[in-house]
Amino acid sequence: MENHKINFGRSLIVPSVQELAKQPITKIPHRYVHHDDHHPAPDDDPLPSLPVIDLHSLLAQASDSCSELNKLHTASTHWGFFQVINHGISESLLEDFKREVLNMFKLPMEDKLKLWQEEDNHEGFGQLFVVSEEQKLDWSDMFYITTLPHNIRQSQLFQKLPLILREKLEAYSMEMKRVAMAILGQMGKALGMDIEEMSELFQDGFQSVRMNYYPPCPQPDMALGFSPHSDADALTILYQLNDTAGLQIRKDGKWVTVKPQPGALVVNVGDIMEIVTNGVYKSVEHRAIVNSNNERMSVATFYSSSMGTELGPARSLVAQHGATKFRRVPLETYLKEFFARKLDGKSYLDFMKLD
Ligand SMILES: O=C(O)CCC(=O)C(=O)O
Repeated sequence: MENHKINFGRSLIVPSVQELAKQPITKIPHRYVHHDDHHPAPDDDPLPSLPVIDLHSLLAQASDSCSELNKLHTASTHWGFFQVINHGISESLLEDFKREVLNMFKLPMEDKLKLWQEEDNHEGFGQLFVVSEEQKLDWSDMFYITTLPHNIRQSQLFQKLPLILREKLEAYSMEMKRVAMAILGQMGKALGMDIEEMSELFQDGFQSVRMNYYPPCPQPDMALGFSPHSDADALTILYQLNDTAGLQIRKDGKWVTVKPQPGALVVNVGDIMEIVTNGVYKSVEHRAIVNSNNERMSVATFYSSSMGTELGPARSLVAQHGATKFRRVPLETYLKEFFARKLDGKSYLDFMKLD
């Protein structure tokens, strides 16, 4: 396959929050203070009923008994978020991958620096979407890498990863693609989308992985682990590596906490899916909060349509759902513009809307 590395963007280089949090500080530096609304502690307002989808039943279902498919459609329409159980990923792979991610964040700083972002490219350790020196920063470090398709990877970054992590990441990425494609296929079925259009859009999709580390924070009410945003991709699969809560979604105007459920993956609809479905499925704003006692870790895998495709409402759906609500742009342009901005709620999707 021809090698066609793509530089999707850059982000200003910022200090490691994991290192900062090791200092005996009682106040966080000004740049990490977000002056916005009150941030509820994780137990303030837990969300008991994020819909749970059994992927095995969903795929096994005969077309005349479609309760799991209805559940998926309702969850994607009304919540934009759900949990997936019986996803078929082996426990040993999940455990091995988790161990390697934990180990990577434990590497000494001198080793991490070899994997740090470079000025002209945002892949590696650091923070994404930092576009100015004045911008508020999140209370977290992350490692971001493009994983699929293989020919657009930054292969020199991959080669610098510890060998076992690289192997586990490779296997994990393939499993994430399998699960994402299975869910997208079922969404297409529930929406009545043309199967060929669906497969052309997604079969060779763009995938990237973001590993998040949120250290304990001395002033958790004033900081954010991850600023409010919706995801630019089609579908995100979140693997919460420990049982510390922190993910919050905006539901009916309120921030509510998603409790990690052992064995379940949290899936959310991204902006691409809102665009492709012409607004039938909604991407939902979410954020991560931090706490003073426990670290938290998660891995988000982003699956988007294929490079080389044009992004816009699916032609087979526009006929059913009235006028086109979003602009049409090449996927590469869409992603590059997304990464060039400060993350700000759903503002990028608003930009994609037609008046
Ligand atoms: O860590 C979390 O719970 C949220 C992560 C997230 O939103 C992301 O990586 O895009």
